[in-house]
Amino acid sequence: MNRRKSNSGLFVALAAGLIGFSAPMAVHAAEITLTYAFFAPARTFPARQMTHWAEQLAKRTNGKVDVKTFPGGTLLGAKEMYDGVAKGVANIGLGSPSYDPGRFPLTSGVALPVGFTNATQASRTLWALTKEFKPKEYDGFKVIAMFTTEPGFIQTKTAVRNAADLAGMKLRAAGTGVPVLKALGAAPIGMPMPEVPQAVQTGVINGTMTSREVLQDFKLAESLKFVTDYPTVVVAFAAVMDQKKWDKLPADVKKVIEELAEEMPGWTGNYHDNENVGAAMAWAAKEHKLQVVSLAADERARWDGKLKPMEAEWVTEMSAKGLPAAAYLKRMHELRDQFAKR
Ligand code: 3IO
Repeated sequence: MNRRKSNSGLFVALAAGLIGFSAPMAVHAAEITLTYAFFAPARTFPARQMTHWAEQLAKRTNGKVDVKTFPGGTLLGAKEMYDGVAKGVANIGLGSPSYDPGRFPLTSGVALPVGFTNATQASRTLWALTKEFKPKEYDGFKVIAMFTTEPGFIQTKTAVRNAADLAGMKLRAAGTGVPVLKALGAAPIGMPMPEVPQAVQTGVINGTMTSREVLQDFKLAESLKFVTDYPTVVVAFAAVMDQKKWDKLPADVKKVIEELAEEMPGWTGNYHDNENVGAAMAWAAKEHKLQVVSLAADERARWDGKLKPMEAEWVTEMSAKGLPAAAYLKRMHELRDQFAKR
């Protein structure tokens, strides 16, 4: 009895193995197809995050879910991303809450000058804060991935060595970076990243403040030859799915997506911090003679002083809107210190 049973078990295992071997996943039509939109080109790090997520979801559901990615703003642009997902233009959209601090007020806190030193630390902090505080600004959405850039640097056509060099300079940032540039004495303009190369070309701006891989990934080193070595503030990203679409997904698929949500801050931060930015800086130095400009210690201290009031101002402004801003900031400081230990 026992022997026959184990033999038939072996046969079933072998047959399953053969079928598995001779019928690759691709011949099975996926049961679920999801569209995923992003506003910037496929080579950029947020798009790499999207591709990695799509591949992992297909793999971990054994081909049950197929994700069709639309980078480069082909399905939704930066400013229409979240409304587009709510309307069902795309099932998933990766946008930047930092582009619209009025709509994402609590999330704008991670773009305060709190001294994050890299994207991995800031990304983990943002994700932990979002789970703990469940900001109302994401109501109607299921957040499936969050991460940030590294703290942004001022990247310019002419060298910025001090406040006088920066005074009145037309510089672009994400919405949350605008008050930082204002505090430092520049003339800031908020603008989505994909518009930056043309704005530099036409002289609308003399540079930008953001993570440094854009020098290569948007070819900005062709005209922006200087980076001031002063880390400022991060830019936040959130990929969301419409809540009603989420609710209809089967439990096993939801489980994999929630597992991936835990991994994406670390995965993306690691790629950005340890591959993307370093390679771009080396390329820009070699191909376009990029120069890194240091700030003198006393100048650095004066810049720090100009940014110092921003945290307290943010708490006052957000508390007036009824948001738990003081608690959010306090927890942000704790998580920042916790995730600083690598
Ligand atoms: C960004 C956005 C899209 C693609 C690559 C990027 N690298 C840094 C950003 C952040 C950003 O949008 C900004 O405004 O600084």
